[in-house]
Amino acid sequence: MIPFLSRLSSARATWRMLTATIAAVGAVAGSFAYAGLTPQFVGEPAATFVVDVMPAAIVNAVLDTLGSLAEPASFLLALTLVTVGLSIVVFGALQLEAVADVQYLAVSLSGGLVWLVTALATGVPVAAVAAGVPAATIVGVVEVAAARDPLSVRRDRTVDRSKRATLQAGFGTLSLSGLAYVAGRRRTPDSSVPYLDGGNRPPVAERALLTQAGDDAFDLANAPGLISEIGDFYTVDINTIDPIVEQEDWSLSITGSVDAEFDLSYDELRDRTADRFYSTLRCVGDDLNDREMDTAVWTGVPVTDLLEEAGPDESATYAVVHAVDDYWNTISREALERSYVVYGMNGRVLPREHGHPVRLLVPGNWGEVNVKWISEIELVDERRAGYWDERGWDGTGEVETVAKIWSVDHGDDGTVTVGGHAYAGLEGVETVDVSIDGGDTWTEAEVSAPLEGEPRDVWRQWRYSFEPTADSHEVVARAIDGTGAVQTEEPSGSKPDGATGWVSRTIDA
Ligand SMILES: Nc1nc2c(c(=O)[nH]1)N[C@H]1C(S)=C(S)[C@@H](COP(=O)(O)O)O[C@H]1N2
Ligand SMILES: [Mo]
Repeated sequence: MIPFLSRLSSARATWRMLTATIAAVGAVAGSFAYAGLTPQFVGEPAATFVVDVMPAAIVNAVLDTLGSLAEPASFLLALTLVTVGLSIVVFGALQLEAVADVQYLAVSLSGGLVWLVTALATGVPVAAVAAGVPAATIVGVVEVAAARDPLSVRRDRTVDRSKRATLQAGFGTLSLSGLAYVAGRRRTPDSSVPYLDGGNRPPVAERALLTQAGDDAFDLANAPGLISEIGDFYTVDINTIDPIVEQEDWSLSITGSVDAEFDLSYDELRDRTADRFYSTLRCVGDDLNDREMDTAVWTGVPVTDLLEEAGPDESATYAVVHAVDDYWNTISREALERSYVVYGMNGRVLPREHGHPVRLLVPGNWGEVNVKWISEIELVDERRAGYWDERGWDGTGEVETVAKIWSVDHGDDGTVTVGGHAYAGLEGVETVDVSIDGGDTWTEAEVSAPLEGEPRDVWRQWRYSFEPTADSHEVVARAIDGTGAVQTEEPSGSKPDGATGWVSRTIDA
C-alpha cells in the first residue's frame, strides 16, 4: 500500500478525530472563559447562524413546542455546531500532518486555523487567541505524550500510543472546561443595571411614578404589582446572545424621506428634554392567559422632537425601524409620532436584554414594533414587511383588549380571591367583569386606581372575592375599555394578529 495512505487509515483517523474533538471543546471552553456570553464568544456567531438559517416555519414550531426552553436548546445546537466545525478544522490539520509526515506540524496548524476561523466568525482577532491557544496546546500535549510513549517507537503502534495520550487529554480538557465555565460566567456582563443618574436610587421624576404605582397596586398572589421588576419583565427577541452596545458607540440615524437626514449620539439624546411615563408591553405571540405582558416606567424623548429636526416628507406614511441585531419592523407614521426613543426603565439605565442603550417604545401597539438596540429610523412612502411579517405574523398594529386571570388565592375562611391584570392599549381599561358561573351572570370586579399620565397605555389590576357555593367554579373575566367596548368573546390563537377571547379558569373551592 502507498505509505501515506496507510497513515490515513481509518483506525488512526478515528483517534485523530477524537483528538480533534477534544481540541475543539478546549477551543470553545477557552473562548468562553475569555469572553463570557458576549459577541466575542465563538458560540455567538454560531447561535446567530442557527437562527438565520433555520426556516421560519421551523423556528415557529420550535418556539411553540419548547417555549422558554427554545433558547437554551438553540444555544446547545449552536455550541454543538461550533464544536463540530472546529473539530473538522483540527482534524484537517492532523490529517495534513500525517500526509506530510512532519512531526508537530498539526500543533501550530490547528492553533492557527482555529484562531483564523474564530477571528473571521466573531470579527475579533484578539479574543480569538483564547480559542486558538487551547486547541494548539491540546494537540501539542497529545503529540508530545504520544511521542514519549515507548510503544511509539514502532510506527505501527501509532493507534495504541495515541489512545492513551488522547484519553488523558480528554479528561484534562473536561475538567478544565469546568473552570472555563466558571470563569466565563464571571466575564459575562453583570445584569444588575445602574440607576439613570448614577445615584443609588431612581431619579426624582421616575421615583415619583414608581412610588405612585407601588401605592396603588393590589397585592395579588403569584402576580406582579403594577410595575414589573427588571429581571421579571418578559423578554422576547431573535437573539440567543443579546448584542452589547456601549453608550459611546451608539447612534441613531434618521433617514429616508426627510429634508435632512441626521445622526444622534447617546449624549445628544440625553441632552434633550425627556418624558417619563407608564407603558405596558405585550407580545403578539402571548397566549390568552400567558405572561408575555408587563409594565415599566420608561424614560425617553418623543420621536416627534427628532422628526421636527429631520423634516419628514408629506409622502412618508411609514417608518422602517432598524436594529443592531438585524431585526427591523415597520410602523405607520401615526404610530411613529406617538413613540419615544427610550433609554431608561424603572429609573435605571435601559438593561441589555431590553435594548441597551436605546429602544423604541410605541404606546398602544404590540411588542414587536418596540425595536430594541435601535440604530435607524427610516421614513418610507410605502409599507414594507418587517421581520415577523415575513414569518407569517401580522402584529404591528394596536393591541387586543385582555383581562388575565393570573392569581387564585384560597383564604383561611374559605373565600376565594381571583385577580389579575387587564390591558386595553391606548383606550385604557375602564372596568373588569367577572363571572363565577361560566359567563351566565357577571359582577364588576374591584380595579386598581388608573395610573395617570400620557400616554394612557397602561394596564390595571382587578380582583374579586367570593364564597364558593359548589365544588368548583368556572371563573371568566372580561375587560371593558375606555370607550365602553367589551373585550371580544370570539376566541382565536395568537398567530397571526394576537389572541382573542375571554380567559376562563376552573377553580376548585
Ligand atoms: N432589535 C430587536 N427588537 C425587538 C425584538 C427583537 O428580536 N430584536 N423583539 C420584539 C418583540 S417580538 C417583542 S414582544 C419586544 C419585547 O420587548 P422586551 O424583551 O423588552 O420585553 O421586543 C421587540 N423588539
Ligand atoms: Mo413579540
